[in-house]
Amino acid sequence: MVVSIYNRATFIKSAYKVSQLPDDTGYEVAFAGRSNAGKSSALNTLANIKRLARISKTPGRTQLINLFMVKDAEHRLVDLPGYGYAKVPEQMKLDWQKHLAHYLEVRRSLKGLILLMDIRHPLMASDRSMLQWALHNTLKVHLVLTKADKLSFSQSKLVLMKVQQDSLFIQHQNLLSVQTFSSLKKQGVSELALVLDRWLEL
Ligand SMILES: Nc1nc2c(ncn2[C@@H]2O[C@H](COP(=O)(O)OP(=O)(O)OP(=O)(O)O)[C@@H](O)[C@H]2O)c(=O)[nH]1
Ligand SMILES: [Mg+2]
Repeated sequence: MVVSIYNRATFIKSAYKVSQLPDDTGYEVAFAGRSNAGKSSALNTLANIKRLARISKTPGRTQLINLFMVKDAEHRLVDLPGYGYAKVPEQMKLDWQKHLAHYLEVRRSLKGLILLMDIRHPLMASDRSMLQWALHNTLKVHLVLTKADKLSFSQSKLVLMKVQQDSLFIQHQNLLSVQTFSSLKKQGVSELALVLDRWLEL
């Protein structure tokens, strides 16, 4: 078990849109990614709590912006709803994209994005658009290849290298980093915590 400040993370509130968020002061890091990528699981693993963030049995479960505080209310982690889930009604998807884009655009306390992707399906079209958008706004992005337990060690390494060799990654090395992660095996937790420490200035 990794003992860290994240073990004491607590839930602040859920918000549907930007106007419902806490004051835009301090430091915030958001967990984004396709639906079912393992965002909530990663947060739970980091916090070492089973049900800090809700884990979906069905994709598309997290439909609110869930905020957690680390150390104090000025240091927050954010669990964002997943994008790219086909079964969500079209109108809801559009509403969501609007709120999500709005959040990413106006949130000044947002210091970086943790972009989670299933290691078996990295850098899909929707991830790339998210990434392009973040880079366009010079937002730092740490890519987390989740569910690494689904692949062998050497297969995981290969995917990691492929991502590092992607032209997008090469062109924006100053803003991008990547790691493998497994909530199941609790692998990559301290590596992720180090990135968060830096961005949240903890
Ligand atoms: N094998 C394995 N399964 C995982 C891992 N992380 C998450 N899962 C499973 O993947 C599914 C989705 O996990 P969530 O953490 O709910 O994913 P999410 O990105 O929060 O999904 P949404 O809230 O729908 O956007 C769940 O069934 C998890 O148990 C992992 O590291 N290894
Ligand atoms: Mg979730």
